[in-house]
Amino acid sequence: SGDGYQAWLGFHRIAPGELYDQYAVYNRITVTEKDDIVRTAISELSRGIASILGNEPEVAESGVGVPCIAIGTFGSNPIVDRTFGNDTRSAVGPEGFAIKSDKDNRCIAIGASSGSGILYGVFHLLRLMSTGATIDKLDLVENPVNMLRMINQWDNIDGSIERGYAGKSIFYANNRITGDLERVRDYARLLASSGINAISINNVNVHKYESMLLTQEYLPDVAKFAAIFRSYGIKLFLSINYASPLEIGGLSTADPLDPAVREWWRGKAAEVYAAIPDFGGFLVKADSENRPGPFTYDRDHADGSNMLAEALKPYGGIVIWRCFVYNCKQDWRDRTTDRARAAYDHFKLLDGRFMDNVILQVKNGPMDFQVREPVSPLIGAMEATNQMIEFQITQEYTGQQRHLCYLIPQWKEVLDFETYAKGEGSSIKRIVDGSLYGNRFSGFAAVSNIGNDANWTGHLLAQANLYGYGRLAWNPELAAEGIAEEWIRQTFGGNEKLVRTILGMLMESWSIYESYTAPLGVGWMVNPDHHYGPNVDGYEYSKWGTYHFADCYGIGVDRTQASGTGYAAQYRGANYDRYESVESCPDELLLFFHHVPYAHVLHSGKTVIQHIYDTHFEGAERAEQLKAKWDSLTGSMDEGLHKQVASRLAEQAEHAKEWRDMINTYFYRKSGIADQLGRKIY
Ligand code: GCW
Repeated sequence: SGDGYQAWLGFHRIAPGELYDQYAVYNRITVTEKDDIVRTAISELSRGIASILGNEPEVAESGVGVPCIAIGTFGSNPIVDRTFGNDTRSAVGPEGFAIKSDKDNRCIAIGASSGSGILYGVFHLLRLMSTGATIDKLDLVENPVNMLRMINQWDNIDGSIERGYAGKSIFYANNRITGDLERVRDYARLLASSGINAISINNVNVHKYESMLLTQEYLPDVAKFAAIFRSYGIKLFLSINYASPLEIGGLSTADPLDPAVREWWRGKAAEVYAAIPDFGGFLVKADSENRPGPFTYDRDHADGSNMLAEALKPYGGIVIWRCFVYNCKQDWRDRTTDRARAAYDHFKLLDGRFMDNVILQVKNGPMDFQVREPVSPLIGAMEATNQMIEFQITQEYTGQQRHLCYLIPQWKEVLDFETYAKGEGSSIKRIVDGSLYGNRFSGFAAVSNIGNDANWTGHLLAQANLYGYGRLAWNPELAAEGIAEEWIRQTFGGNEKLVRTILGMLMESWSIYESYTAPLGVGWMVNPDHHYGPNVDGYEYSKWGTYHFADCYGIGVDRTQASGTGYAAQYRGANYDRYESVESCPDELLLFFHHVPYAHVLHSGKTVIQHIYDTHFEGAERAEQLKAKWDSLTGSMDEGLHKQVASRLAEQAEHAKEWRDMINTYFYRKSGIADQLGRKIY
C-alpha cells in the first residue's frame, strides 16, 4: 500500500508467466525443528511466498516429500542432509547458510548450523524471488563477513529521538516502554532481513530515566524487547550511564578502581542477565560531550571499560566503548587543539590495555559524520585492541531525510580505504571484520534512521540506507549499485525504467548534496544545534572546534605536520604524504587539511573560489533534476509512494537554492572575486 510501511518486505505479487511457474513449484515447506528462530523463519517464508504467488504454501512438519523447500539445521532434516555434503557443511559458519536447488526433484534445500543461519537463508531466498531471480539452479554458501552487525538507536524514553528525522520512537513514550510490540517486531523483521544481529535500544546520551532501564522498574519490559529481537536472531544491548553507581546505585563515586563500584557493576550484570540470559552487553559514551566518565576520577578509558567488561565477562557479555571523545570547549586561539586529532590522541596509547571483551567503536571519520571527511586514522592504529566502525544512517549532516542522500557509496569509500596499518592490503574493511589483526570481536555499528512515521524513515528513499547498511555489514564487498538495485526491486517492483531511474537518482545523490553544501571537505556550515540548513559561520565563533577559518584571503584548516595541527601525521606512509602536501592532497579534502587562498588552483584546474561557485550552481540545478526524474515515474508505482517522495524532492530543490545562495554570497563577499560566468550572486 501507499504508506511504505512494508518497506522492502512488500513482496509484490508476480504476474503469471514463466517466472511465476518456476516459483509456484515450491509451494510446500518441510521442516522438523520448532525452536524460536526456525519458527520465525517458517512464518517469514510462508508469508513472503504467499504474497509473491498469491497462495499460502503448505507447511509440513516432516522432512520428507517433494516438491518442497526443505529447511533445517544440519542433522535435522533428511532432505537438507542428503543435499549438503561435508564440504558444504564445514563451509557454513555459525550464522551462515547454504542453499541448493534440485530442479529434477523440484526441491530447494536451505541448510545452516543455527536457527539464525536458517532465517538468513530464508530471507536470502525471498530476496531472490522478490528481485525476479531464477531460483531453480541455486548452489551457494553465504557467511556474514562481520561478526557484529549492529544498530544503535538514539531513542529517549520520553519518546523523542536524538537526531531522529522520522517521527517519534517506536520503543518508548512518556517515560515508559511502549505497549505496541507489533511495531517493534516489524522493525526486527526489517533488520533481520537485511542481516543485522545486534541492537542497542536507547540513546548513548543516557539521561535520568534511561539510566533506570537497568533497574527492576524497567528490566521486565526490556526483556520483552529482547524476546522479540531474539526470535529474529538479534541480540539486545543497552547504552549505560557511566555514573550509574551514583545515579541509581546510591554510591558516592563511580570510580572504576573503587572496589565498591566494581562490586556494584558485578551485581548489576547478574541482575540484567537474570532477566535477559543472552543480553549482549553495554554501549558506553563516556567523557564525551559533557557525559560522565572515568576522567572525573583521574582514570583512563582502559580502566573505565575494563571494569564493565569484568562484570559482563562471566556471562559472555561485551562492552562497546565509543571513541567520540574530544574537547568540546575549545578556544579558537589555541591552534594546537584539533578536534580531528582527539580520538587517536586519547586512545592510541591505550592499545593493549583493554580486556578481550571490550570493543572500541570508532566513527568513520575524525569529526562527526560530515558529508565528506577523511577516514578516521584510529581505525587500524591499535593492533592489540578490538575495534568496530560506527556509521550514521540517520542523516544528521546529510539532509535530515528531507534531502536525498544515498550513503552506501560514502561508506564503501571508507571501507575500501587502504590504511597501510600492516602494509598493503590493510583496508578498513579488513580491520573492522577482525581479519587483519585476528580480533576476537569486531564489526559494524550504525545509528538508525527510523521512527514511528508510517514509512519508518520519513523520506521513503532513505529506507535504502537502512537496508544497504545491513547488506554492507553482511558483506562489504557488495557494490553500492547492486544494493540499491535490490532495494528498488523489492520496494517498487521490477519495471525497468523505474529501476534505472531510481538507481541513477540514488547513485548521484551524495555528490549532489555535497556539491551545494560545505565545499572541499571543510564540513559544518550548518545551523547550530539542530544542524539543518546553511549557516556558514554557524559554528565558526563557538567552542565546538569545527572551524573553517575563512577570511578575506582564504579558507581551510591547516592540519599538516609542517605548519598546522599535525593531524596529517596520524596517517601512515603514503596516506600521510598525500594529505600533508597541498599538491597531492585530493581536491575533495583540500580544505580539511590545508588553508589556501581563494585563487589556489585545484587538480581539476579550477580555482577554489570558482569551484565553490560552480558546484553550488550545479548542485542546485541537479537537485531540481532529481525532482524532474521522479516526476517522470508518475503512474509507474503506487500513487501514495510517488507523492511522498515528490514532496520531499520539491523541498530539497528549494532548499538547495538557499544553500547555493548563502554559500556563494558569503564567499563572494569575503573574497571579492567575481564568478567567471557572471551568474547571479547576491
Ligand atoms: O553528532 C553528534 C550529535 C549528537 C550525538 C553525538 C554522539 C548522541 O550531534 O547528537 O549524541 O554526536 O555521537 O555522541
